Amino acid sequence: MNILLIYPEFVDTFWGFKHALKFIGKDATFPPLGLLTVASMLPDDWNVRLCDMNVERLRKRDLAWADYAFISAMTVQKKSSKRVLQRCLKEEVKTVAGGPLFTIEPQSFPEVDHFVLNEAEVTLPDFIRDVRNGNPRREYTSTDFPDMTQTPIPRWDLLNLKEYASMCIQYSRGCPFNCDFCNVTSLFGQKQRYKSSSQITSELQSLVDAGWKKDVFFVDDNFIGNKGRLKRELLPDLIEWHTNHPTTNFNTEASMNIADDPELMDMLVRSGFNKVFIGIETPDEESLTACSKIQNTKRDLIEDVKKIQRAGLQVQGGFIVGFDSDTESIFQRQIDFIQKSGIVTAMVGLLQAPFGTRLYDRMQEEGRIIGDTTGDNVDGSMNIVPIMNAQKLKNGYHEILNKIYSPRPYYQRVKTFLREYDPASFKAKLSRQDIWAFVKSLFRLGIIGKERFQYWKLLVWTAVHRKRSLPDAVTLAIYGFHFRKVCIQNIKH
Ligand code: B12
Ligand code: SF4
Repeated sequence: MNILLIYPEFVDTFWGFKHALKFIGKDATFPPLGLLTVASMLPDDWNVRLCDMNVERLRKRDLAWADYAFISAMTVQKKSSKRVLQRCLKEEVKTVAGGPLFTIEPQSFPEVDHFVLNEAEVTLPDFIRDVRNGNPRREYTSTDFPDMTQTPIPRWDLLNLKEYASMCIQYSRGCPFNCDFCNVTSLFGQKQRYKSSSQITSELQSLVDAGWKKDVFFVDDNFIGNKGRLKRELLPDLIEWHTNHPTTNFNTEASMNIADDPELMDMLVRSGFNKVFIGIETPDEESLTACSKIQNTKRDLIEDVKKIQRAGLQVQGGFIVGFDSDTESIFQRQIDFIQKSGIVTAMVGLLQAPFGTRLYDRMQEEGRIIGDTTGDNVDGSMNIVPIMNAQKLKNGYHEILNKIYSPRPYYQRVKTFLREYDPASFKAKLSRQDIWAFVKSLFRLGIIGKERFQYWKLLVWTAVHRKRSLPDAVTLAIYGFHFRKVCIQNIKH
């Protein structure tokens, strides 16, 4: 049996980092971890190939080779998934679809031959059995959340590692919180499940064996969902692992209560973590309560961010405008918050109600759903009728993006961040890739870029005041170039 795993193309988005990847000569930020994991669950006598369309073209001869095309996607890949499915139909290749997009809205894909939904650990074995017996069903689903100790090591051998900026690894699934706009709890549950510490160190070792020595993203929904377990089990092993592999740094996603635990932050930094994404959403208490983001209420959020930065972790933040209780003052409050906190990578989106969330159900009851989400948080689209006048909301939203990503405020924010941040993982020895990115930035940002004055000012300031952060300053200058392209130039007005 020949299986072609296909990962459809992403549009040009905030997290795609397409315009920053050019500086390091890479095609994609992350590999498709879901498909690589599924590949490890397929029978040994099945032949498997991967086509990640973010790094290569899907060729006719690949489709001709395949008995089944296995497609994985999230909502933001909906249009490209549709195109892939059309090609498979044309080439008469049977399709098997799984992953978040298809699990949430299978009804949107009548052209799919087989749905293997939810987590493959529970649904794939039945599909494989039925294929072997020659009678696979159209749909396989489950309400069970599998034990992750059974999840195999992803098949890194299917990748050309050189095409990617970072690798991914997953320790847990699920999140103890339940924010009403988020798909995580409906997909993966509120009770977290974990791999064992030895599974994680074996996975990391398998990456090293495959030739990977650079950054690794822990793609957990909330890495610190169970702090006690993390401190007791995984982090002591990761600290030891990082001592032996100092070139690998980690980043992850966590909730704001990370700031309450200096011991945890210290252990994370000693394990090699240097960045953490946190859904901050809004400085407005009423909106936080209304969307059930209770973990962010009754706190000094700016001070929390600073505590995390001082501990040695760069904070990346998600922000939302368009909550029911937002008034026109929210735009300036968000700008002030982002600037003061020194969150350089600030993803600001208009509130969207993804299918399958509590927010979607509420909006539908209130008759306020006006379409599907695009899955891209920063394209300025909305699928709900907001309480605030829609045009005012869009104007205010664009104002935020303009204010936080224009060169002057952006570079100011980088400085605000670097003042607090003390990098534990100082790169004494830069890689050839780092040097090349720096040289390219000198030309693209320092000579022909609109931001050239700000760029040089930042480099000089960092060289004088924060020498150890020079690599971070250059990286953030490059990120800024990408964010400006995506958030200001590409946006539909
Ligand atoms: C890593 C990640 C990303 C990476 C993607 C990297 C990449 N190349 O894939 C980045 C950072 C780019 C990203 C971005 C976004 N993401 Co994201 N992301 C994740 C995250 C945290 C982990 C995904 C992962 O690798 N999981 C590990 C693998 C092993 O799990 P998996 O992919 O689900 O695969 C399992 C099953 O689904 C199934 N399966 C998967 N595919 C297939 C295929 C077949 C054929 C079969 C049989 C089975 C199968 O089997 C696997 C094993 O059980 C998930 C949350 C999560 N827990 O999954 C969110 C998640 C996928 N992201 C989500 C969202 C909303 C986004 C953003 C819109 C966020 C934002 N606010 O901007 C953006 C959109 C894209 C963009 N703007 O660029 C949503 C998707 C919801 C949806 N309906 O699509 C999720 C579920 C989180 C959430 N909040 O609900 N994301
Ligand atoms: S804390 Fe994050 S992952 Fe958890 S429910 Fe809220 S938005 Fe989703």
